[in-house]
Amino acid sequence: MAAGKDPKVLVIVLAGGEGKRLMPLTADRAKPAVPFGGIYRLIDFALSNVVNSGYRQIVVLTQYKSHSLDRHITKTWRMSTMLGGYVAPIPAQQRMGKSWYLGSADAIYQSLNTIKDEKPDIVAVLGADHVYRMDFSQMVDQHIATGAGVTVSAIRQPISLADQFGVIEVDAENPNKIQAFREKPTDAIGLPDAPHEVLASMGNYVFDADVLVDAVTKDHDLEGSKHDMGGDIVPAFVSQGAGYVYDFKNNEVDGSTDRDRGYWRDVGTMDSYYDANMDLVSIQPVFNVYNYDWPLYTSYGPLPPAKFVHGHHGRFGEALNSIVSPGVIISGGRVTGSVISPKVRVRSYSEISDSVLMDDVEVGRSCQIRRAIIDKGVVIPEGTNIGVDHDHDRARGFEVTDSGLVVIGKEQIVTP
Ligand code: ADQ
Repeated sequence: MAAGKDPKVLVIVLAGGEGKRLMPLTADRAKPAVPFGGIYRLIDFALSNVVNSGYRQIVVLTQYKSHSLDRHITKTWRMSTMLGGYVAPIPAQQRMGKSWYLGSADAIYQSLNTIKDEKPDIVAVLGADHVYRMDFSQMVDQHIATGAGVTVSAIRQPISLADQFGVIEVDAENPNKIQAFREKPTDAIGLPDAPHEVLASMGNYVFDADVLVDAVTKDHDLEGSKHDMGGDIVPAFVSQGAGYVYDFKNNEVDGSTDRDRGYWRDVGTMDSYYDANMDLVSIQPVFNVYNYDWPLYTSYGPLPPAKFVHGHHGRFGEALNSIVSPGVIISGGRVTGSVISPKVRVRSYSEISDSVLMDDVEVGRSCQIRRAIIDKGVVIPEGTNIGVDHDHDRARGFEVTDSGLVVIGKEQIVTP
C-alpha cells in the first residue's frame, strides 16, 4: 500500500498449534492456551501486544483442542468490543471444505472471507505462543515504507537452536532485504559478525492484504506445498526478491527498561518454557510484568488476594523470589524461586523451590518439591517428594526431562 495514509490493519493470530514438545501440558489444550507466569495463558502476550499497538480487528484461528483457548479468549478479550473492535476465535471445523487446516497458510486460506469482509489495507499474521512485548505498528510502518511483499520480524538466536526456526540471511548491501530464508535448517551458518548466532524469524508477518490473499490462493493449488507460512509462503516471496526483515532490536515499547528491551522467548520446549517462567521470579526480572505502560491483559476469575498464614505449631507460611497469584493460601509452608498460580494451597512443613505450580494444585504437609512443573488440579499428598530422586519420579509416571525437570500432567494422580 502507499505510504502516508493511516492503514487499516486486520490481525490474524495463528493459534492452532499442537505444541507436541510441550506434552503433557498440551495433552488437552492448544499450545497458545498453556498457562504461563501464574495468571496468563501464552496467547495473552500476542493479544496484549496487538491491543497495545492500537489494533482492534483481530481474528484468532484455532484448531487443535481449542476448548480452553476459546473460553479464555471469550472471557478475557470480550472487552475489546467496547473499544470498537472484536477478538473473534474461528474454529477450524466451522470452515469450508471437509478437511481441517493442513498448515498455517491453509488456515489463512480457509479464513479468506474475514479479509474479504473487513477489506483491510494490511494484514498482520502473528504466532500465539511467544513471551514478549512488541509494538507491531513500528513493523507495519517499515513494511509500508519499504514496499515489501512480506515483512518478517526477526531476532538473533543461538545457532544451536537454528533447527527450530526460520533462519534468515540478509543482503550485505541492504540489511532489510532477505536474501535467503530456510525453515528449520540443520546446517545453518552463523552470522558474519557473530558465528554462534543466526537471525531467526519470530513467526510474525506483515502483508498488504491483496498480496496475502493472492499468495495463499496460489499456494492452495500448488503441488508439493505443505501450505505453511514459514515453509512455503515466506520463501516464495524471498525468491522473488520481495521478502524484508524487521529487526526486533529496533522495537521500542512504552515503559520498557534496558533490562527487558528486546526480550522474546520461544517457549516451544519444556526447558524453554520453564526458563521463561523463571525469568519472571528473580529480584530484577528480565521480563518485567510490572510495566503498566504496556499492560498484559488476562483473566482468572473473581478471586481473593493471596494469603500467607501461620500453619501447624505456628510455622510461618512464606514465599521469596516468587510470583504468587490471587486465591493462593500458603499456611506454614515455604516457597522460593517459584511461580504459583491461582488457588494453589501449600501446607505446613512443605518446601517448594524453583518450580511452576498451576491452578488449584494442592500441596499437603511435609512435601519437598524441586524443579518441577505441576499442571492444574494435581493433589500432592502429605509427605511426597518430587524432584528429589528422579528414579522415584519416573517410577511414579512423572516425566523427567534431560535437564532434570519433573513434569506432572493435569490432574495426574500422585503418590508419595
Ligand atoms: P513453528 O512455531 O514451528 O515455527 P508452526 O507450528 O506452524 O511453526 O506454528 C506457528 C504458529 O501458527 C503458532 O502460533 C501455532 O499455534 C500456529 N499454527 C500452526 N499450525 C496452525 C494451523 N493449522 N492453524 C492455525 N494456527 C496454526 C514458526 C515459523 C518459523 C519461526 C517460528 C518462531 O514457521 O519460521 O522461526 O515460528 O517461533
